[in-house]
Amino acid sequence: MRYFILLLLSLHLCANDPFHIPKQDQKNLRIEQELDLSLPNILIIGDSISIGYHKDLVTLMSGKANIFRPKTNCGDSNKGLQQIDKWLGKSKWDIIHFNFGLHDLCYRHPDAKVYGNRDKINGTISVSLDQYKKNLQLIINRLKKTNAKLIWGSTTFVPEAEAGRFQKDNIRYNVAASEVMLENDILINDLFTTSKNFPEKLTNKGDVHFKPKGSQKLAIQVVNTIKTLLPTQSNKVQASQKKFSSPNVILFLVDDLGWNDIACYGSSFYETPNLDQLAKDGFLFTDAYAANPVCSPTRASILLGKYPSRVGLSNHSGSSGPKGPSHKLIPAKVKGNMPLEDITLAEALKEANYTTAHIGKWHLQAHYDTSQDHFPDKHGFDINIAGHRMGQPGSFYFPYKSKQHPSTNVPNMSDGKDGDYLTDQLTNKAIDFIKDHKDKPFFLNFWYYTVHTPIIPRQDLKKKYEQKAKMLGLDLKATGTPVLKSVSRSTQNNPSYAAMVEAMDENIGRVLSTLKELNIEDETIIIFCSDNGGLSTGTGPNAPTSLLPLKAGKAWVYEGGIRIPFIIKWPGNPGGKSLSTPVCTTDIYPTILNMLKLPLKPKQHVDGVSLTSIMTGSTKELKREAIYIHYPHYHHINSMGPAGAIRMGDYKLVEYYETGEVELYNLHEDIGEMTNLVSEQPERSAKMLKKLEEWRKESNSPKPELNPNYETIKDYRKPKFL
Ligand SMILES: [Ca+2]
Repeated sequence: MRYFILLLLSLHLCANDPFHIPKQDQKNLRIEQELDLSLPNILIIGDSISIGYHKDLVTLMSGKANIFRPKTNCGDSNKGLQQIDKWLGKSKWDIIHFNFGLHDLCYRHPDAKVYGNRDKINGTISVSLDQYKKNLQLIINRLKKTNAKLIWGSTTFVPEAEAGRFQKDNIRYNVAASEVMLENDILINDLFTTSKNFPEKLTNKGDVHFKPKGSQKLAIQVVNTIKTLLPTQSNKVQASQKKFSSPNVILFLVDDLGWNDIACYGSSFYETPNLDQLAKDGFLFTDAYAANPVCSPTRASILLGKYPSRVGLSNHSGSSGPKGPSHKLIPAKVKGNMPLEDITLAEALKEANYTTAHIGKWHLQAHYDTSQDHFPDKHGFDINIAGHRMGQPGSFYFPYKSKQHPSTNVPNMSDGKDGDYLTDQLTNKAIDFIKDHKDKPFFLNFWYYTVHTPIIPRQDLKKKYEQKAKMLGLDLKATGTPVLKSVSRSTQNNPSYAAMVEAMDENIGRVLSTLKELNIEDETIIIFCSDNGGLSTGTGPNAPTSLLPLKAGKAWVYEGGIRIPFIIKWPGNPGGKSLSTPVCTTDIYPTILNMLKLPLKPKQHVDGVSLTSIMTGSTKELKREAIYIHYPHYHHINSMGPAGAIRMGDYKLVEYYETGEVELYNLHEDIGEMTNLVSEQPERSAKMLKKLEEWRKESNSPKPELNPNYETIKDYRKPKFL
């Protein structure tokens, strides 16, 4: 753990360079992998022996360390001494593995630099043994200044009289080097003995690169030696660090929870002490976005690490939504199922030997598809409890059915009794899963059905909020604020909804307490978010929650529809920070891989950006220009129609697809999207609109089209909203 904290401290010191490898230094280095900020940086200095095993080393250390080596062959120790400053640069190295000798001990023709035969051409040894020892000491002195952990690799076994080298010199030089290393307390990696014992077929005669199988064996040995230096503490701490290298992950998703529906995001009516504590222990993202203003698409963005419209999932349930002569546009065609060929987050974690469980609402299979072909178990989950094609329960009370909606029954939850409340019972299942899997790394994808409709509170909590409203002098009557031709609820004063929010918080607290009881709290990463904005708009003020000062709510591309609460607790990292960098649900996938030190899958999570660098503080901003929202559909709780949005820095542009009309807001100054800046800032507006259009094309997002049968007089907004 201390090592990890040291690593983070050093990250802070190199705030301008996320990988602690300045660009100037990178010019001199060979880098053959995607660098990962959260991993240690390891420099391999060496001659052709290390060139031979370098590639295998990169593969073997993937997800465990970033591997670098100088671009050139490091040659003999004379050259090493000349070049060492250049290779080390100003970079921060965690471990340096180095070797010299192969070129020192070979004989050269006295008049030429080519290898010579010692006896026939009177060749002389490249670097005398005395000089070799002196050079090594000077190189070590320089290496020690880096504070990196050092490993010396001895020279591999050389075939007699090949390439101007002789076995006796080979041994003499290795023995001398070992003495120097022992004096300096440097770990020795004995490549000589290993290579000497290689069968003949693993070596090319006359060549010490030992390609390719010999090189692979050497690479494995180097990796094993490096691994011994990764943890540095006592055995006890080493054991816990080992466990920590594969922490568990719990991803809580709450359905339709609004941005300020929890106390640490500003609610003064709903009580959420457990989430408030989670935010204190972790990172609270103020400007987090659902990738879509409705349910299923955002869920897909979490599991795929990409914008859902890339795979045709721009609306929920596999439905294009309302259409017909009362709608000016024909909404975009949608797909209802998540493609099986994508590698979901669960599949990525299964590859890393995680046990994966999905508990709760799934909603990633089209409503019209009555098969089980796209259930959680088809997308990488070992266990599925309660997940199916439908997006809400018939009731929150056992048996979770309703006469009106018989198809919304919750599956695999038949072992209850009267009075059981769904949020409590799903949590019981989650706690059982955690207890059963506490000794091995697990991924629990816990997607609550609450606080989506039907608004059915737990009765004990409903009474509490009725009394609380009374005490506060809050009128329980809903009042509204107009937004276009819809109405947003003005006040958070609904006891039933408040009770659902608190029941959710209480149950998340039960899960967190279980982790504490099992002593795995420090080995479990927690992510908490919602799948879209809160349900705050409708034809009247009766939506269950209010998100003011945010504009509108679920199903809108205004902030109320897409801005969500988002908290990450990353054990080992001092939390309690509030981060205002705009982030998106697409980012969860690479962030989890990064936190777990697993290799990234950049071809899969194409729109995700790992958030680890802003959490550790090594960078303030992410390498991302914009976040895009695309909702080419109508929705009965939305009177703006199909629309899109783009967020860049403090600014957000909204585009109405029916009219092409755009609006520009500075969210830093105007979180409620009240002052349209389009006419004040036409250049910025044009630039952002162009980017949004380009992104729609690049992502092949489905488009709405003009409806030739549209009749203004029948416009869907008129009869209902005027
Ligand atoms: Ca939802």
